[in-house]
Amino acid sequence: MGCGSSSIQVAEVPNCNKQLLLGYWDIPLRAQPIRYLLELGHFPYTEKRYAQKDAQEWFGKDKQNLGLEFPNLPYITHGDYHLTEAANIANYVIEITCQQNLLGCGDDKYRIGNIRYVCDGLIIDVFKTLKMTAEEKQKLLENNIIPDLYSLNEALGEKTYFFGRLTIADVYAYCAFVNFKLFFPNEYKQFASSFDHLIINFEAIPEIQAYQKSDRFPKFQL
Ligand SMILES: N[C@@H](CCC(=O)N[C@@H](CS)C(=O)NCC(=O)O)C(=O)O
Repeated sequence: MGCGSSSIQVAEVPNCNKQLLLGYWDIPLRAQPIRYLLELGHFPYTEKRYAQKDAQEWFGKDKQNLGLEFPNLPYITHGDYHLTEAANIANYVIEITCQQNLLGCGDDKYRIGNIRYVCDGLIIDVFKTLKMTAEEKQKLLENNIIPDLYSLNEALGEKTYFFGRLTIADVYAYCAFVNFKLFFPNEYKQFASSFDHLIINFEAIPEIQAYQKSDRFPKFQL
């Protein structure tokens, strides 16, 4: 398989000189990979952060009033562009920031995609456990989360990044690993020797370091 050039050149991106607004909850969940992509790409953006404690601002107001075709969180507005679906938004951000290299090419592109989407699912599964009964939580951990983490552990091994250089797979894996580590510190220990490499290296990227020190960086309120 070859590596085709992007269908959108940055100069042709509609609304490329318009302000990009990202709307999402005030936590590092489904929109977090998008935030990292914007930061890595040095792309100016503003955010509308919805407080989980005041969900009415979204459900009672913006969800109906923003003119989104498929109203959901996250969304972005970029001039005339109104997009939802987190993966779709992430792909759009990759294009407008010219970071297509993160997607890989040839056969790697789809192997990178496998890890990206497995990790995307993990980000949500880990969060779902917070609202589950002990029994439901144990079931999701044993049947889904831990087996996926074992497979990721095997794929990553001693490497810093899954494919030897930063790709979109690592951005999603980072988000999944740090959330799992935060909410399941004991269960994380068995994966630490492998996953910590990726976490440390990702956090050492200058753009990520600066972002995580800034007040733009959202945290879970435990
Ligand atoms: N398929 C959508 C799912 C989005 C979704 O479930 N968003 C959750 C937060 S992660 C939400 O609270 N949506 C607000 C809503 O349902 O109105 C995507 O991938 O973006």
